[in-house]
Amino acid sequence: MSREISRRRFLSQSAAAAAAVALGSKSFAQGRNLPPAEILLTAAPGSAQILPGDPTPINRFTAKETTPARGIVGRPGDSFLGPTIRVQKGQRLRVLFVNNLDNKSIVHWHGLDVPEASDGHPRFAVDPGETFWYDFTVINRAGTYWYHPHPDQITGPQVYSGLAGLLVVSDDEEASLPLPQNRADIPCVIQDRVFNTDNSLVYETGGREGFLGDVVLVNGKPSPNYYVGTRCYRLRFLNGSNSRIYKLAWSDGTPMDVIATDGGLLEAPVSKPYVMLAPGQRVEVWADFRNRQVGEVVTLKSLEFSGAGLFGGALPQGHPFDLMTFSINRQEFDNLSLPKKLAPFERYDPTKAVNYKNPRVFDIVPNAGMWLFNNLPFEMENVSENEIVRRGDLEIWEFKNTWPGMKMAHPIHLHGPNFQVVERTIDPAYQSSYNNVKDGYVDEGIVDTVMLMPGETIKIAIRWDNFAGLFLYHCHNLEHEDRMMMRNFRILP
Ligand SMILES: [Cu+2]
Repeated sequence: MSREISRRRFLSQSAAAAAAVALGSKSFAQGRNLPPAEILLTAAPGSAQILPGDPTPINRFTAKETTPARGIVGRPGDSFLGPTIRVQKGQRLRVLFVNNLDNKSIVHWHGLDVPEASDGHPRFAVDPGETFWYDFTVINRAGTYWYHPHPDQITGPQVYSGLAGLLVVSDDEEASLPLPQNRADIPCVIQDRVFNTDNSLVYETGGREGFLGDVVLVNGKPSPNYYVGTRCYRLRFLNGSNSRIYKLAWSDGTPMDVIATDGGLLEAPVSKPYVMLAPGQRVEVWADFRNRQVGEVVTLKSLEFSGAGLFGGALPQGHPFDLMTFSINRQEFDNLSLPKKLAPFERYDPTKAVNYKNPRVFDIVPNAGMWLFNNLPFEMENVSENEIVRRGDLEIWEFKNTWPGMKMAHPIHLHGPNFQVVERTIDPAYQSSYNNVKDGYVDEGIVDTVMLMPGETIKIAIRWDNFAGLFLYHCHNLEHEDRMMMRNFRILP
């Protein structure tokens, strides 16, 4: 490289870095100017009207704001879900969690990069009647995050019982884009359940593989219908299910215009024939109803797919069904159209990773009715030599789902900072089942959870910029997580 080119490159990078800093500090400034959001968050038994007839006994989060920060904006669909917490990037969030359940619990802020003491690690679980203080500044980009319990071995049943809520982060960069807002910004939390004849919930995992419900809820209601106008909508999907994977698509073949993933807006919208959404993942879709007729009904489906495991039951993994409908019932006008550019972010260069030539490997291994990382079970405090990283390092992690005879898909979730997907490879023996999901992966964005099909190996790039400490990586199939498919890693200061 000539000196001149290298100097020009340096200057342009510096300019870009300066612009990024300016943007960052501007959006931080807005959050900093707000008072801290102080929330009293209680988990307790309750009941909810889910099906016709008797109400369903559930557990639920309730929240009370103790400052006028206006961070709590109601429950999605007025359902059993926890209240949505809305914060600005840069804003301080102080939460007093009160455990009024009949078992130990702790809350994890899924997708947020927070100090270890606020991460909701199971070692911090508190007994019934006890409380836990969270105190952190929201440093994540604008996006759709969520919160849910994370106690050792009982995360699955607690989330299933109704304990989950959204945490929506906004920032100035997002606010500067012409995106649908307010009533045109709709959360869609997807969960599957089994009900007894008296409408109470059934939680039976039937062995190691996971839990599948035969009634699919969106915002706490089975196959709901939403009335919409002839305008554009921002649909924020969260897969809050324990084990079910969705293959989201419009029934009439309209492409899915994806604008965001777990960690916020993409650099530019991507158009997919369908979108795979595994447990824990979020995706935001731009829905354009401008050319629809009043009276038209648009159906969102989960399409058929195979090869991801979890056979049997009333609604096996990969069986097709209708999720929800949107009925156009009014003429409305907005001057929005899908932006060509959304929000840029630093794209990691894998060749700059400290272990580029020798990635850290996590092999998913079946063992005695469980799935383990590198054949190691969960240990509350321990890490292995392979699970120690340094703050500031960019690394490549390789997850392998290639054990002989592997038939199970796994959504892998990392606590701490979000990451980027670098590469996927598939064992040719699994190519046919891979072909019916691969066009629905949204690897263009920043994510905290990534799905691996059987036979698949994936490389991710991740950098720990902010907090040292003990954090988790685990399968977000909650029954796998509860059965030891979880490990710590340590970030050295
Ligand atoms: Cu798993």
